[in-house]
Amino acid sequence: MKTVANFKIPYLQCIDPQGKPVGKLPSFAEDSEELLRMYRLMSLTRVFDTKAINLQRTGKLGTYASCLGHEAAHVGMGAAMQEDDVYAPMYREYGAQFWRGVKMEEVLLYWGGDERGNDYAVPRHDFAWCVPIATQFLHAAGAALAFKLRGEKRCAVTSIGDGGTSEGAFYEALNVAGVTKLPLVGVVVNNKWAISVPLEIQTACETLAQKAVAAGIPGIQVDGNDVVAVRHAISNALKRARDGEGPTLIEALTYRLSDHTTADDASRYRRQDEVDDAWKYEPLIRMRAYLQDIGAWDEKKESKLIAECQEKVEAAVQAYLDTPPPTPESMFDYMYAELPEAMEEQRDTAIAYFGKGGH
Ligand SMILES: Cc1ncc(C[n+]2csc(CCOP(=O)(O)OP(=O)(O)O)c2C)c(N)n1
Ligand SMILES: [Mg+2]
Repeated sequence: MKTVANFKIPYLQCIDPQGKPVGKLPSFAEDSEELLRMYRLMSLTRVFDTKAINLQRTGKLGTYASCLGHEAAHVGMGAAMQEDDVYAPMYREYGAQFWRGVKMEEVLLYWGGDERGNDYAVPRHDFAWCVPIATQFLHAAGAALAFKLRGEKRCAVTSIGDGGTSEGAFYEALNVAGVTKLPLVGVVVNNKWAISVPLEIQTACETLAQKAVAAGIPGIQVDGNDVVAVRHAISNALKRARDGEGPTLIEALTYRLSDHTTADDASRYRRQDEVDDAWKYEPLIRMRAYLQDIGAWDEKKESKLIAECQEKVEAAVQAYLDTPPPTPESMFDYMYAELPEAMEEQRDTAIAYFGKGGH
């Protein structure tokens, strides 16, 4: 038998877990201001995350999907994109969305059960959060197809979890993107768990990046706790896509340090020593170490940053808590272009019961 095809999956790391550079860093990383911008947002995202969990625990948020440990994967993704690119997220990539302009209070509104949070003011052209696993890949492929047909130099970026890559929608989107060379970048945020399902029983693949091979597109694995590597790999993939060379699949290796959501208790199915070990590789430690080594960071700057982050988060929480709830009749107003007759009666009944705009 002869070999008819051969495949390789490259792996990229730019800054190791101790904060030491691995070879020459990409050019954007030569600008310490740019690194600080990413580090500050990663820190803000973490402070936000802790606060959101506390809000849920004190009954002020419905449920919440934590992003603890994913900060580099998410911020790196947001930082690599151009403003007019389109992002189709799943449900925990706040770091990417904050970079793109989504407000913290919008995230809180959404998880507080208010769909107006899902209608972010900026960026208007990004997709809403997508809880049906993997469907966001199809939405992104659709957006990428539109860009291609219109001849626009824009790309669609979408993200998915390790569990999501077992879904049909993921393969369908990759397949069409590959065969029609769509300007699409798919990011698999492999945090090793899909609720209580560990990676080793999710797939027999050695890497999730190699799922690109079946679609005829490049697949790359990166250290997803290394914000420089994530941004670099996605920037390169976006350049390829913008130049008409088609899609790329990037697997970012990270770890879900939190429960799946606040409705979950991971201690029932996950060993604590695994979590303790993963903390050694979390993304903020290495960035801080690197920034300290190049003289761009110290303890004083760190405490000032944390105080600033807490202030910003508190302001967002206040804005969220001060937002009046949606009116009862609004549940009728956004479902149909024209309200069916039967619903009109129900809407009138709701208004009569609660009073217009009442609660
Ligand atoms: C189509 C579909 N099936 C099942 C679910 C229930 N569900 C919500 S999150 C989740 C696990 C997703 O795991 P992964 O893709 O690894 O993403 P992570 O939450 O780890 O970031 C499942 C099965 C869903 N939301 N949609
Ligand atoms: Mg997962």
